[in-house]
Amino acid sequence: MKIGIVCYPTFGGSGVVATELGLELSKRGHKIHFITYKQPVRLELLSKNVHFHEVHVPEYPLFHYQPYELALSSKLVDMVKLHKIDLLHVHYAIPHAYAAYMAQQMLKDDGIFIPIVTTLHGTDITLVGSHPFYKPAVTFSINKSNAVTSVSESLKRDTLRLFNIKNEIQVVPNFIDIDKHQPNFTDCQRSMMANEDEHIITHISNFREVKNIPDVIKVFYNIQREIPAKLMMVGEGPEKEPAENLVEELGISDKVVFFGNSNEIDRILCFSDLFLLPSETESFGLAALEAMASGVPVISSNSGGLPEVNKDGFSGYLSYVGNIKEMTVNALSILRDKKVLDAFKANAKSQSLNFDLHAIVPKYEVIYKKTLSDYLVK
Ligand code: GMT
Repeated sequence: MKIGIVCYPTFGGSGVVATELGLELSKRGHKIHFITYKQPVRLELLSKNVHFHEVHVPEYPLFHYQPYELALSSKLVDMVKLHKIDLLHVHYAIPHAYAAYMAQQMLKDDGIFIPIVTTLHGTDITLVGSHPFYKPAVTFSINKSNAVTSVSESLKRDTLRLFNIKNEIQVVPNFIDIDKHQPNFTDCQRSMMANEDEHIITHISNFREVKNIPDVIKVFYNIQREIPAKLMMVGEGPEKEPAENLVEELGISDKVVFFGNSNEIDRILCFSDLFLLPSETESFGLAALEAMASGVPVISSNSGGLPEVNKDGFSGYLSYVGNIKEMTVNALSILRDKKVLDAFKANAKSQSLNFDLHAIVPKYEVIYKKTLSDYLVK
């Protein structure tokens, strides 16, 4: 099958999932065309089955806002025609589903029929999409998609609650390439980051408000008062500077490392003992799954889809958003006893196996085949 994938190319779960999906589909013999404004961050190598087409938006002074949707839908029309793409899979409803629908209609005029699969990722529904400014367009795009998937049961429920959806929503959870998280590289350089007696605690995100970054730091602050520990903060975003200030205010700068964005999170996770994700809302929590795949237990909030990923008392612990005290107690209960820590590490790894890409990517293939045949019959 020739599949066009539209996603955000930046560091963020939806772009990562879209990229990993495209790469795996290419290994399974499909021809994948990524169509976006920049080469996706996890797309390092192009090959005979993996292509990247950049969407250019020419700056024109008349426009206060440059019309990306228009440029994207035109590019989709051109690429579908040029590469004879069979199906478009768009990740994140805004504005991708909307642009894909416009492309579909333009192509129809030329006698070309192409179905659209839309995957909802979270903030496109819970934070941005449901805003009255966007809601009618998002509802329309979801209802006009030929198939709709969401990354968790929780996100499906939120979508049905917030929008007037007439389409069926199929849940296809996010997945992980277990092989990429095998500690098979020799350079797991724990000793460079911490002393032997120090536990390493990690947080990875795009440092947006929704991630509750101050809670990460407060939980860590409490932990390091009890046991020797270091905190690795990985990612970039608007909450990073306030986080650096808070760390300084609390007098723990020597115990916290800010990494910035990284394409090698497996190398950071390989020496981590615990992962913190106290988010306000999280449709799935791909970062938590990546941690678990590296054998790192997770202390998270219980919001959104996190309970579908992190199993309370098994792969880590779940607490209500903002319950810093409980998160601290739970973290210490794991870290204080080596036997308990080892058991949680093994459990985290085994829980992550439920999201093995070899089991989940075929679910998308089934959806593609059905969507294509249903659409062409119509
Ligand atoms: O978490 C973010 O702010 C980024 C966002 C995105 O769209 O890339 O992540 C969302 O999609 C991920 C992949 O499906 C999920 O793992 C994240 O939980 C979800 N984020 C939120 O719901 C806040």
